[in-house]
Amino acid sequence: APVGVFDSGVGGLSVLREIHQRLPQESLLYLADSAHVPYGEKSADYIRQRCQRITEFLLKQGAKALVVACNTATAAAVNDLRAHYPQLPVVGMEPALKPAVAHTQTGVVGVLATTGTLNSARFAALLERYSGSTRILTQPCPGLVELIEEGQLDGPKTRQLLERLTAPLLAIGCDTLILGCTHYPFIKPLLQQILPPSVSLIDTGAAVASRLQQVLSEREALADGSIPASVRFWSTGDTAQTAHILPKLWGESCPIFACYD
Ligand code: DGN
Repeated sequence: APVGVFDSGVGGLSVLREIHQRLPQESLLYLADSAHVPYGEKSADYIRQRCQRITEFLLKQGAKALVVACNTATAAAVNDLRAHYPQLPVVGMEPALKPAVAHTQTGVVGVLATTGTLNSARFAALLERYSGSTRILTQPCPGLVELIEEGQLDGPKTRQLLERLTAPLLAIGCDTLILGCTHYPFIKPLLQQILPPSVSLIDTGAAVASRLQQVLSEREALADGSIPASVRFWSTGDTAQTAHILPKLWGESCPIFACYD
């Protein structure tokens, strides 16, 4: 059986990539909820409804586990999903505060994420847990997800936005920057050009892939490689638009099916 992975749009492909690398024998289903992107500024109730709808769809496709490849959706809905589907292993995202706090030399860490993630109770609890002697600065990034959805990974608009968002963090000595949204790993190369080499970028994709492996292994649900693995893509939005940017983000072009849920 496959693992179901979803995001509000194409950002979760950064997590799918890590899962595919770590667990190449697993079949994967990816759903981009592109008709409803971005989640970042939507209400938690709205996001919870979308997550349930998508989970139902992925279950119908035979998913044995679920990866919520979106920090915003995890913050709003992961508890709800776990309560609703107690049998289903659910792995969520979380901005990587712990490794960032361990890594900083200057004692100043920045978090780039959506407004929804930064305003959530889950994030408040993380902040409380890891602040200690580290200064953790949060920076919402309205507009950034939209640019990445358009495939503008290194254009002047994206560059200007990133320069504007990171300048205040650099000014106070931030040396460790957390990419707290699954869309942002795709602009890592651009960030590396903009930021001084002393700034480290931290994201959660690899840790989530490893957590998924652990969860599947505990349930003896890892694929044994006897069936060739496949990756299937769905979009609730404009499949032509998703098809257009998929090769850039996933590395190859693949068929994309329409999902009307
Ligand atoms: N990719 C989502 C996240 O990780 O928070 C956010 C995308 C969005 O809809 N704003």
